[in-house]
Amino acid sequence: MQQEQFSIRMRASKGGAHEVGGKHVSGGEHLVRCNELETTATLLVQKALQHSRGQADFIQIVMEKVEDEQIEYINALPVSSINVSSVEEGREQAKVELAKFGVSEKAIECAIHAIDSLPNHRGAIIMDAKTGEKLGNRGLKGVRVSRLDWEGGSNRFSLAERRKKEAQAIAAKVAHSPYTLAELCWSDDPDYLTGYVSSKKSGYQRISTLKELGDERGGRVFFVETPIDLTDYVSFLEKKPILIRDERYGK
Ligand code: WAQ
Ligand code: MG
Repeated sequence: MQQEQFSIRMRASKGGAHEVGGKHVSGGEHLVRCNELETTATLLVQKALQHSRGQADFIQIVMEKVEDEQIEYINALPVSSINVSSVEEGREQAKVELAKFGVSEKAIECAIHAIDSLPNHRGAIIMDAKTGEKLGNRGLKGVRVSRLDWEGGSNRFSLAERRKKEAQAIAAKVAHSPYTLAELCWSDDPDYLTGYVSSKKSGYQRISTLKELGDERGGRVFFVETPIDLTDYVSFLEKKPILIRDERYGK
């Protein structure tokens, strides 16, 4: 018999928990078989304690069983890369790509400004792709995409591969919702400058430089077309268990 599947998610902060004003350090979400829970929890604790944003003093890990029949299997997005030689060029490329999916120039400006103006996001911002208005009013908490992983778990990926794989899994789940037009992301880790734009149409497009070295500002913006059933969208992002098919797995 197959082992039961569990959602396991971690959030870590410094200077107390997030809700009492602590600085967001790191988070992580996985969907693994029961026999992988312990290894996954260990890796998440390591992620929280050995982080370039600082050492966490608050770490929360939640594990919850997920019913097999609730899990939806989806394909990964095709990956491509754009190499740029400066932040300006990288952001210009991001604008060009996002405009192709119907995100207005104003919304793109609002998204970049929103990521740049706060150093402490722990979830994503949902934004109207036409007006640039932030939807949902969740402040720094944002919306955390959870209950997702690669089919077969992600413990088999090397540490070097892990960040990219996690980002590709999030992008695939986000793009799978019919509400999502496109996503823009770059890391809040001061030593990681590569980000991406993604959409169901164009796939996952890495952009080599979207911020300066040492900058702790980063985040995710999901552009949507209004009108939208926000409750339904947020519930999909947070709750719907999704496994990403990996053609290499099982071979
Ligand atoms: N759901 C929603 N927002 C999230 C999630 C999530 N599960 N995880 C992170 N975020 C938001 C949050 O605001 C973080 O501050 C921000 O995104 C950045 O998170 O080379 O490492 O984990 O192909 O620092 C992308 C490029 C790397 C990878 C992204 O993001 C590549 C990255 P980080
Ligand atoms: Mg980070």
